[in-house]
Amino acid sequence: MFLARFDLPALPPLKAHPMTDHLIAPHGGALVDLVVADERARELKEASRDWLSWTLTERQLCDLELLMSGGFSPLTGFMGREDYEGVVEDMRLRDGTLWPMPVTLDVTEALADTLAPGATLALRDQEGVMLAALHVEDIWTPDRQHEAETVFGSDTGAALEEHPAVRYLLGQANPVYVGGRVEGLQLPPHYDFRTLRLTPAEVRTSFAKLGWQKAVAFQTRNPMHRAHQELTLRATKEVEASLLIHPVVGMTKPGDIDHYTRVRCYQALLPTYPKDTAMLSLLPLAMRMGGPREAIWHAIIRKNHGCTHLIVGRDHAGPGEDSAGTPFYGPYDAQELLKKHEKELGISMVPFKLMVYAPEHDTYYPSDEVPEGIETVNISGTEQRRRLQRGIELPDWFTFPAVGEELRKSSPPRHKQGVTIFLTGLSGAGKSTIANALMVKFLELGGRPVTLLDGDLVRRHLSSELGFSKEHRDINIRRIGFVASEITKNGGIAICAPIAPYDSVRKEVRELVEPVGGFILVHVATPLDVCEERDRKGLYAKARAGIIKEFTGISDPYEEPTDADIVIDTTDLTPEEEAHRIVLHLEREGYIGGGD
Ligand code: PPS
Repeated sequence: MFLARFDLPALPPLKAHPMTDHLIAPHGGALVDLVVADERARELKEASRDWLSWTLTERQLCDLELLMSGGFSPLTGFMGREDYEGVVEDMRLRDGTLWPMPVTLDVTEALADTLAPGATLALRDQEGVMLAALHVEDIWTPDRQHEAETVFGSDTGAALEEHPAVRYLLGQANPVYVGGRVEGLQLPPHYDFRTLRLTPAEVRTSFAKLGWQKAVAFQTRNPMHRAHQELTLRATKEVEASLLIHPVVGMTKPGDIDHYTRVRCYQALLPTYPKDTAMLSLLPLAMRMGGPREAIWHAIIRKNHGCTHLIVGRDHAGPGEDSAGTPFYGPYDAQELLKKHEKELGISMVPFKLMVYAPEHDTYYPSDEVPEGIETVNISGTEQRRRLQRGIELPDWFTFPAVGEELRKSSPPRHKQGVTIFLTGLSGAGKSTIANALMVKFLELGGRPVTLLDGDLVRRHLSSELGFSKEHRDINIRRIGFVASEITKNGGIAICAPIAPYDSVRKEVRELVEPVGGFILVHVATPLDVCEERDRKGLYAKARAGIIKEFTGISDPYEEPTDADIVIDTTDLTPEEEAHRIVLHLEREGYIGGGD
């Protein structure tokens, strides 16, 4: 068992940012400041030689940053068990303070087994830099299923297991939680948009300098268009406050537009507001997409940043719908829950309905204020993505030209995007032949670089140490997926041709690639008897004789894809015809053609 070194000087008393402003008080009364003075940082660093370390995940890094800066005031570290249980059950910390969302440090069992209360854990970023020390108070194995149901569940009947936070919690999160006070050495470093990354104390200082007493915060994880500008202007007028555009740049919903593009869009939008009435600052929050509970969390975080009001729209911080089209939360659930706690929180909600455009009046209206008999139009998020992918203009009534321009720059139409063509099928099904024919066709067409990641080729160069167990096959496919996603991200064409017999890892690859470009799954469905009959490499004979073990189709499984974009049976087609079918599909989907 590992215990803390006892020559570490005792924990210093908690610090708070001095309150020089006359703005709204932070949640719990004081703006927590977990970043220690230089001398203490040196002490901690020296002592850390004997501590165990934990490399923070992306989400934990975001949480740590807001803990350290006071964005999560009054929290002083990752939650201990009592706080956690109070938050899950009743949205309350053990001292009764309202807090809706668990902020916990999940670690592996292997690490937890070597820790005990009283130990100190070095929290490090991906590069190994120690950002903070965690003074371990509690170590426990939570009931994550219960957490998922209680924190993220609702009564809409949506499939909870499809909720992004639940998928994270039950799929990726580590099984043991470690809670305790944090002493921060340095905030996680960022190299992008540094002047826009203001801590709660810095936002408060800016408000004080600008003479803003009242500020309304606008939370967003999407680009802002005319409807949002109209909505924020209305909100500021309604409550006679200035505006803090406070977009989340930590983690949002998988598949969202990247924050670099979004921040450029916000910067392009900012000059459309009257001078000195709007400010932009970036929030390094890892959203959970927790709808109503998350709305309360957002309100607390904005209160800590000195905001007196928060705009809450339709389906605030909700993840949308499950695969059957059932919404995870009701459209105004978040508004209702926040309303209940508004008084206690002290920050006021500015509720808004969906904004819609009335062409006849050339005006935006909240959906419940549209004059009788007036037609309205709207462009959904899906339609927006479709237009950008196809290179179709976003109309001027919908967005400001400068914003549209930024979006177009980072979302080139499909024929200029990268794409992965992932062929899967039995050994001898004809994957390599089709892949080679396809590569030559792409080279003939020109325009994008082409890379072939054939099964045998990859096994020689990338995965030479791997065998054919399920574990090794999955590693192999993940490697192929990683390389393909990098190629796709940079605008190239990746043609992959492994057996890839397992469905779940194929899906993983799709999830990795789709956010950065196209992904086409081709099932080369030549039947086993045809493959065996051909037996080009003589492997089936060996497999039947038991000389090769774990041979796909003979002594190892092949899970047929149910999500293939194209299915090809090579029994009756020539490689030329097969490759052409794929090309036709790519043309239809817009990945080929479309002029320059
Ligand atoms: S996997 O499952 O996707 O990781 O397989 P892959 O990397 O595509 O490698 C398959 C090629 O390796 C040869 N080979 C075997 N295949 C399946 N099972 C076993 N046990 C095995 N041992 C060797 C085989 O030639 C495969 O090549 P292809 O091109 O598919 O015929």
